[in-house]
Amino acid sequence: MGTTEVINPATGRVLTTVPSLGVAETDAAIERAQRAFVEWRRVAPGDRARLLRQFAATVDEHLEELAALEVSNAGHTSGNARWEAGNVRDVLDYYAGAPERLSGRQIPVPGGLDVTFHEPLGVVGIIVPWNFPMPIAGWGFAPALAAGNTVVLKPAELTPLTAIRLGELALEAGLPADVFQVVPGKGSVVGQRFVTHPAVRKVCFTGSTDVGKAIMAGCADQVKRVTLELGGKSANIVFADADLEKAAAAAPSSVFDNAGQDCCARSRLLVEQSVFDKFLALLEPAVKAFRVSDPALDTAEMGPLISAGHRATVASYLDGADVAFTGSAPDGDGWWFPPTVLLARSTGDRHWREEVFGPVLSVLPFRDEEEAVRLANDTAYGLSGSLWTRDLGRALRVSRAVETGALSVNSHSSVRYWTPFGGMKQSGLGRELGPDALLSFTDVKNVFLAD
Ligand code: TAP
Repeated sequence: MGTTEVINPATGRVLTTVPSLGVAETDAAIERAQRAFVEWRRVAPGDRARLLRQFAATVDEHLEELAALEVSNAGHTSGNARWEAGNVRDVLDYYAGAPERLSGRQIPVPGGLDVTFHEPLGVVGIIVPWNFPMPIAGWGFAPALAAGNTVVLKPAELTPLTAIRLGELALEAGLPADVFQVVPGKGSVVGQRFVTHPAVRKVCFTGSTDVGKAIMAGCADQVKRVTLELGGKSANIVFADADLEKAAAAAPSSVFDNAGQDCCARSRLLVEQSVFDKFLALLEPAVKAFRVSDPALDTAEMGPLISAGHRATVASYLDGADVAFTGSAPDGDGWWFPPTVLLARSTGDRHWREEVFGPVLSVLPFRDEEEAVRLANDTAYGLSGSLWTRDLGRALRVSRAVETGALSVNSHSSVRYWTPFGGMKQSGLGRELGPDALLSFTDVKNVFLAD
């Protein structure tokens, strides 16, 4: 077993060191989870519900501590980090309602009784990226546990601290040992073992599209279930009839929140030609006012990028690009980058086509509704997006025509734990949250009893 240094991205300094597990330790964790599954699936639904509610209450008691860990480990603002810890609590509470409601069906057939059961799968492996370590972990483990599965969870090497703490809190809350285990280590070692170990019956992966494709190919070998939440290049479409002031005030946080390290970032802004100049004039002061600072300050709206390497990648998108305007960022230690708005010369521009995963917004005008939809769909991704209009008919037409898994009208909201979240096209496979996610952690069994 090796170790990994965990860095504070706002200072570049080492916070602590955590274990980095090898294949043998990963196998041991998976096999413990396999043994724990035998008992966990037999826990009465009401008792499983109570344990999940207790887990939620324990997360709530440690909310400030979890948030502070995320501020220091991931550079998230305090406000965001509190929301993220609260989201884990809420998602646990929501799925605590599930064990007692996970009903099958009785189907009329001749010659007997036919019933279906939603059976748990077994051990579920969850692989989490560094950009939203807490919520993405919770969106996997809460429904998986509620449906009667056991879980092994691999946090990103860069951001393991909150996951490790959540593993401890689960035990404190009374979850039986080995039902929920956190297995820190490299993706190429621990994550890869989730893909190849036959006892892991489903892999939930959130991260880059290339790694997601490799995981899907690897899972095919054992016909292993897989949920993929991958990249995005979401469009924010502003029509001339919209409340332009409101749309411009909301646009910065829709792309610069979490320093743009958000798969749902509305990183392509499409503005109807007739109001293009007016809209950019409204957007500029909003971008310049976006507060980038020490994420621990309550006033911070954006913190640093996750690493020096990632900052260099983000900066490369500005090479030769037309910069419309930028906000500001602190100097000195830490991986800072200012909110930046680029004018796309064409849809071939690299910053227009590729996911930057940083605080960079690309802007392009469009002529009419048809062109707006065509431009929004001109991407391999399809995760999220927004449109701004006062015309209800247009809102419905464009919502149906844009190829994304989640869309909001006159809002930038993407995630609500009651509703399904996930991508179309190369943004993913399957859905998290809401009732859909619960069923994806089960297999339907059909039983026929002859009369
Ligand atoms: P990745 O490099 O894909 O890493 C994501 C996770 O996968 C990490 O835990 C990583 O482990 C692990 N991993 C890496 N290689 C692996 C392999 N061969 N087998 C199994 N696991 C492996 O992405 P990232 O750089 O962390 O995150 C940024 C990307 O994720 C962006 O493209 C973003 O859009 C996407 N993302 C999507 C969503 C949703 S909801 N669709 C949410 C967040 C992020 P280590 O890092 O420890 O090596």
